[in-house]
Amino acid sequence: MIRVYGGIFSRAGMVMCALEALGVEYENIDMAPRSAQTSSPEYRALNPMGKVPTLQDGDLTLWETQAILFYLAASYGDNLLWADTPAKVAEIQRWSLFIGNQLEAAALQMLIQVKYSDGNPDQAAIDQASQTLEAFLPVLEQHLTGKEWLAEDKMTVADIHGGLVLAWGKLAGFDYSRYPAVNNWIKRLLNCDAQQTLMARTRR
Ligand SMILES: N[C@@H](CCC(=O)N[C@@H](CS)C(=O)NCC(=O)O)C(=O)O
Repeated sequence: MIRVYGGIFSRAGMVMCALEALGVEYENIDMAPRSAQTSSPEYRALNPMGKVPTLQDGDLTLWETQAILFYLAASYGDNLLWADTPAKVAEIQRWSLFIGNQLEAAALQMLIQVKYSDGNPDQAAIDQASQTLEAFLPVLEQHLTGKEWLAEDKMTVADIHGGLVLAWGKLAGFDYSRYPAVNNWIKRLLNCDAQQTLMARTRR
């Protein structure tokens, strides 16, 4: 049985969204980031950073969200969230890594400052994050114009990772109206069956 460590609203949610889309059964070990559980020696033996998510699949223990997503998509679902040639796989990885490297830290910083700063947001940090998003979102907007998904004309793990990363900006109130293709793509991902099934679990 596959095990996913971390809660639905952390990056572990990206992993669980992929598993839902793939129709693969898993067990979720819900643990909050920076908690006694993630600091325990037992957990650090699985993930030396003490962060979530961590995946266990048989003898394999894996951390780093994108590595986990790439592994799952390559291993399960007959390429449902993946592709069948090196060039097509590289296209999926390219967009996932672009969002991870250029946009993820800024989207997270905005969310942290707006939602988790106990009413004392660092305006300079918000401005810096906003500048970074504005610098790189046009690349994504151009790519997504006339397209529903990032690669392969279907939802892949790049959309699951990227859409959920940029949804942090939405939660923080970032105005995506100047990026309508990006905005619609984030909504498409949030409304996809796998994400809806996952969110329904929190309401049970
Ligand atoms: N690059 C890592 C980042 C992991 C990460 O920062 N996870 C957050 C939760 S979404 C966490 O555990 N934070 C606690 C900490 O930074 O100590 C990944 O994608 O897996």
